[in-house]
Amino acid sequence: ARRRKIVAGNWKMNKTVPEALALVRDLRGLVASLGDTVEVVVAPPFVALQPLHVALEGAPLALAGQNCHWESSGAFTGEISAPMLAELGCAYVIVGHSERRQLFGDTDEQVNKRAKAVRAAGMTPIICVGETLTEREADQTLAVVERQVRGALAGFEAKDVASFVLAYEPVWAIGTGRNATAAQAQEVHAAIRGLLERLYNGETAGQVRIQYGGSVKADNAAELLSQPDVDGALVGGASLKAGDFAAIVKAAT
Ligand code: G2H
Repeated sequence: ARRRKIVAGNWKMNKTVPEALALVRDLRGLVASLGDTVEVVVAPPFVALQPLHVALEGAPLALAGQNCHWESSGAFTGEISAPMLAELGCAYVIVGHSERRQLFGDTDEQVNKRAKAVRAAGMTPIICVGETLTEREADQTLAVVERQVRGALAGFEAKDVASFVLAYEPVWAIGTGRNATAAQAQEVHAAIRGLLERLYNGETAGQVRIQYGGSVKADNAAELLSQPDVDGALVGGASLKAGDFAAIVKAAT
């Protein structure tokens, strides 16, 4: 395939700095032997970014922020900006994760503003989309995902979007142990790629990497990742143990 697979660990609000350092130390050894056929990313809590940036120097593990504000600086108590993350060596920033949307009120417009800030700071957004169980049961899956993708990408040109990573994470599959089947994932991934072709062009659509997220584990990763439009995984719970995460990375090779 033309697209290099990308597996990212979204640690969410887990791991103290010492725990984070221990996890990447183990992970580093486990992924070192896998070569560069798959790109490996970890998204720790903000406070662990600087120590991990130092610890990971020269390692084949990229860093990601889990969110960022859209302004570069200013009176936004409790927020972190994209330039701050870039300066700590982040290559990626997750935007629009369903937990941000559901628990912290992120809208499509805010996700778009965050993605623009990430791009402007020279990083790549990992833009998350996905339907709730109610929406799936009402046959709204593709409409919801299309609205979220269009919203997040508003104002971007093809040359920006080509390098972006999208993550399809059905909300009903997140942290529930209930993953989408490979066929369910492939259907939505193919629809997203079709939308990108309509919004931009075939070449751009063929370059965008689309991760699946939602209860990815070592024992379901290979099947999900074998689908033609599944270009990687965004892993939550199973990224918190080095052995489990390394097994998922291996399934992507
Ligand atoms: C979805 C995923 C990681 P989990 O949120 O982004 O989490 O793998 O625990 O379902």
